[in-house]
Amino acid sequence: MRIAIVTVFPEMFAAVSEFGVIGRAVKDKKLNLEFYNPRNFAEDSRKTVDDKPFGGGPGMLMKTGPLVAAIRAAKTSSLENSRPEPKVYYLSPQGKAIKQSCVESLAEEDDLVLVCGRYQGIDERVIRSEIDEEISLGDFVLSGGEVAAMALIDSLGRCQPDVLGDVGSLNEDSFSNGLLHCPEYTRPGNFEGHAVPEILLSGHHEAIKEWRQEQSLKVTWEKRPDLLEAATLSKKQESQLKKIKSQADKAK
Ligand code: 9D3
Repeated sequence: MRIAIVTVFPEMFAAVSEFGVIGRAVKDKKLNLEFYNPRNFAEDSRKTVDDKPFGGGPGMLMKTGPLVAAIRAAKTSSLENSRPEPKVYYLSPQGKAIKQSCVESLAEEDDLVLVCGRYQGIDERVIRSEIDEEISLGDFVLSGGEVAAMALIDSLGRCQPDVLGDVGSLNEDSFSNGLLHCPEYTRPGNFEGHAVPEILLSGHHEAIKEWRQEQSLKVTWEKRPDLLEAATLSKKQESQLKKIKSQADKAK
């Protein structure tokens, strides 16, 4: 997968390209990041990349000329390499908040362009003419699109074949089945007076599997009841959930 990133701060992306499993994927060229910096497309000797909003008001916008030139260069690079024109996504607080299912469909693309805004954002006409879709991470405020783009790249990267190895192929992540994962424990067997649930030391694989499925329902019910509303549960899970709820009632 190629991801072209339009940003005035390409150095920030070391956070994904140099660390962990995604850093490994970048080094192995399973994930190819290309950078297009509007500053390199600036029209004046001061390399200006910001401009004042018409109508006045606080803050600046990204300067239109250098931004558009950078976006077009990112698209042209695909055409030059005889690839179809990529979709262009603008990371924006006004976009649609993405979910795991959106990331999974985006990960099917083999080429995309991510535009990172700085300052107060970009000219509306640039959105109309250059952007296919606006995407957000959710309803909280960042100071620019880069951190959001990195989160998206990280998430896209781990969807690529052979990036996660064992752990990924099991596909037991939260959200893969619409539920949260069960609690996990590692050594020591007794941590500051708190013992690991006995069943995990029993060696009964079937019983452990059953316990984990039940715990998964329990934590989802406790922490994210909204996910349970959306999930389709099996008969087995419905009865497990009933048991969990009645045990919680008794504990009250
Ligand atoms: C259009 C909103 N602006 C009103 C004055 C303020 C503004 C807030 C945040 C302008 C730019 C930004 C920078 N944010 C992002 O670029 C961003 C973002 C976010 O803030 N929250 C969640 N997801 C994203 S994706 C990009």
